[in-house]
Amino acid sequence: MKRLLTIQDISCVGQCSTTVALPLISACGVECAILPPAILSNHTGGFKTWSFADLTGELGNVEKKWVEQGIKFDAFYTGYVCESHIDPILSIVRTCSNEGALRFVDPAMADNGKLYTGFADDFPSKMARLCDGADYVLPNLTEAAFLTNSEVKLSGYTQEEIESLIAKLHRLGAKNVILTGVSFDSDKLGSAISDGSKIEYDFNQRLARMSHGTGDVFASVFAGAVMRGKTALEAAALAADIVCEAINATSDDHWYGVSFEKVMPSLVNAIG
Ligand code: PXL
Repeated sequence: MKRLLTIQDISCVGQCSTTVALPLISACGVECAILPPAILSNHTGGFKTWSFADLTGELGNVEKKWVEQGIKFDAFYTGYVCESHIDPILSIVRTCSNEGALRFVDPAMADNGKLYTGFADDFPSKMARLCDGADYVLPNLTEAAFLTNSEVKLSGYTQEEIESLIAKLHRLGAKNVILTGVSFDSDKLGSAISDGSKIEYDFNQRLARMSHGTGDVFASVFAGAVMRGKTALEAAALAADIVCEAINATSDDHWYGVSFEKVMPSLVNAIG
């Protein structure tokens, strides 16, 4: 069994980041180790208030113990992180990689044209350092625009604009780009998957509602599926199907995340 380390916050309540990644990656049949660089009472996307305990100072201690014991990983998947976490993360990747270890980067920092609360305007340039050399980078359109200093548009991207954003993301050093939130047709929503030489598209029927935490569900299933041997296109298509199924399984009054728990059997079946 492959072992993946996910490095992203624990939002104790809110169905995002580590509390989504751990169950979904485990359901894919991949051992999932975690390293939370911060612990929040709940996420920052719609709750009125939150506590935030920063664990930057602990990251080096954890790394030291892993190095002492020869603990290494087949993959790293980073999500929501802060500026102070970036150097310690890059150090852990350097010292704790098995040969050929893969790096998945979900630059979780923005959506709907805006940076998440708490991130400074220059944070995207820090996140870009994590994207450099990553095997798979999975931004939404807003994150892609911030990462590449491009115009931030809420909708109306042409195929040419999408492909130009992707080219700029490769120039940051991303080997494969999975750009989410792509739409050329009002009733379809999907992703563009690029390996640097060809761009493929995957679309689903657009759903009436959007939900918090869907980017984390997408990235977690994508990483788990790639680790189980799926191609990037197959993994993106499966991740999108699971996100749609999870949104449909979520009751209208459940506003802070998606009920991905209800679709775990589908994921297990699809991964085989
Ligand atoms: O889902 C991304 C995410 C992760 N972690 C925290 C967040 C968010 C988005 O708002 O606030 C703490």
